Amino acid sequence: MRKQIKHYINGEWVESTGSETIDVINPATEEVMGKISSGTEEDLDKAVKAARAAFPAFSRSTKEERIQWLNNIVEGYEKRKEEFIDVMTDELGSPLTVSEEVHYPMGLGHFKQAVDSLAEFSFSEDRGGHTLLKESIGVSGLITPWNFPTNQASTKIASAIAAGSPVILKPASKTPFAAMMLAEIIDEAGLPKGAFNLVNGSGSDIGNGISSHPGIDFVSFTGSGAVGEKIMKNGAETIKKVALELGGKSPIVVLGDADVKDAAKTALSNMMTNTGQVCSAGTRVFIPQSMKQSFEEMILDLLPTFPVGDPWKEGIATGPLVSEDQWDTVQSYIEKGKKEATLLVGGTGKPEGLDTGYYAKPTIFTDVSNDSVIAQEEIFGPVTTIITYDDLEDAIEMANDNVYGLAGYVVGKDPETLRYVASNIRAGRIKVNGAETDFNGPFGGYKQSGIGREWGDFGIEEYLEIKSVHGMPK
Ligand code: TAP
Repeated sequence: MRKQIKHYINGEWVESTGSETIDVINPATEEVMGKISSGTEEDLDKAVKAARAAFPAFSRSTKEERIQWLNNIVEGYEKRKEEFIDVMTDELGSPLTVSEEVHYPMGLGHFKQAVDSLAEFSFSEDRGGHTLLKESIGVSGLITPWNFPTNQASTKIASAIAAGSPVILKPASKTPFAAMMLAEIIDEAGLPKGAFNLVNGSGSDIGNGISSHPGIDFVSFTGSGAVGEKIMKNGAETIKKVALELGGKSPIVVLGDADVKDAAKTALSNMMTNTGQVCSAGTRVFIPQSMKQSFEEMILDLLPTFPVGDPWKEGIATGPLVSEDQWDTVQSYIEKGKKEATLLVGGTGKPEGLDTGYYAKPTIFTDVSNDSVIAQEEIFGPVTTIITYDDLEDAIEMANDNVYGLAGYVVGKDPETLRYVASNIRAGRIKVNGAETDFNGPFGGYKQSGIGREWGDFGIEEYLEIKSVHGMPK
């Protein structure tokens, strides 16, 4: 049992001013695996005070100092690889291989990228009639979700450090321990006191407190649209800048010349990775009508290559969902789907032999209409939808006919058609034929997928204000 009931404020681990705690549940066993403190308004106030006190010096720190701190974090992070893998497997239920090959490197990648981006970054520019200065935005509040415990916190923290913005991090209370490891690593990285603070607690207390706090200048939030809306409303009262990363229902457009196996692999990895709890997952698969039968056969053939089960067991690709609530949500979408479309495989209930743990059956719907609920709403589970098209323009129109616009995927051969589809999907990130992820590529959404961009140099920009100085002496 992990019991980590302190907050990290002003460079040290401190007791909470309250006595309430929050249980953290292991989703594979349904047992309490740890406890954290349920932070109070007073705890948050202390953290904001520390961050504001750190601001003058931290915002004026040099590029070299920030690069050194980021490099120290990289070093500390790498030393604790095994622990990160264990923590995420425990708190998120992420299979060992996914913790090692996806979660661990993603968190690390943002710190490494911040070093590279910062080395190239220009905080001042002579623009002829004026000099442009980019200065730290002030104190930032970071609110992160449970689905990528290291990635979500790391991209925000790395960019904020690169920009010289002191932060208060509130990690998701379902998966707080990887973020607390990050705090331990940052503690040893030599940052000035108060530049990094972590306050644990519920969204309704600490998250809500961050978005309405007059001492916080910028809120960077990743999570659900419903909470994003509350954060914008709260932020409006003190005219805070707000960046939101809110998820999606991303399309995979399979071209007529695509290899059917490549297309099925892309669809399955989007559906199954992290048990489908990925904001950028492609879960509307648009295939030519003529490919329907071969695609369905192929996806069913390949589904067993993603075995579901105990995340601690070798060879498991997909673990449980994060919580009972998430399991219930996924079940209710599958129930809806059964009324709206044809169930190709899966369904409600737990997979055979997995009665304990929040396991869901990998579920594929076909004959799906793009305007059905299962094709329009984010399910956040191992569920995908197959939608056929006759004409590529129709496919693009359907791909864009959704309130979200976070990501998109194209599978096929003809370069001109691939470019055409990639350019015409209205989303912030497109992957062509399963391309590798570039950590310098901006990440964020069009439409209701959010506001702003994270990752790399665009991520750093979020934590900066722009100043134009006219008549700056040369
Ligand atoms: P949210 O409720 O949005 O939680 C995300 C973060 O916001 C957590 O740290 C949460 O704290 C905090 N929060 C909750 N209420 C808040 C409030 N009123 N003010 C400020 N912060 C608040 O997401 P969830 O309940 O975990 O998941 C629900 C759905 O959101 C999922 O089914 C999925 O569709 C979507 N989701 C999307 C993403 C991404 S990456 N876009 C990630 C996770 C979930 P606590 O959880 O500690 O209370």
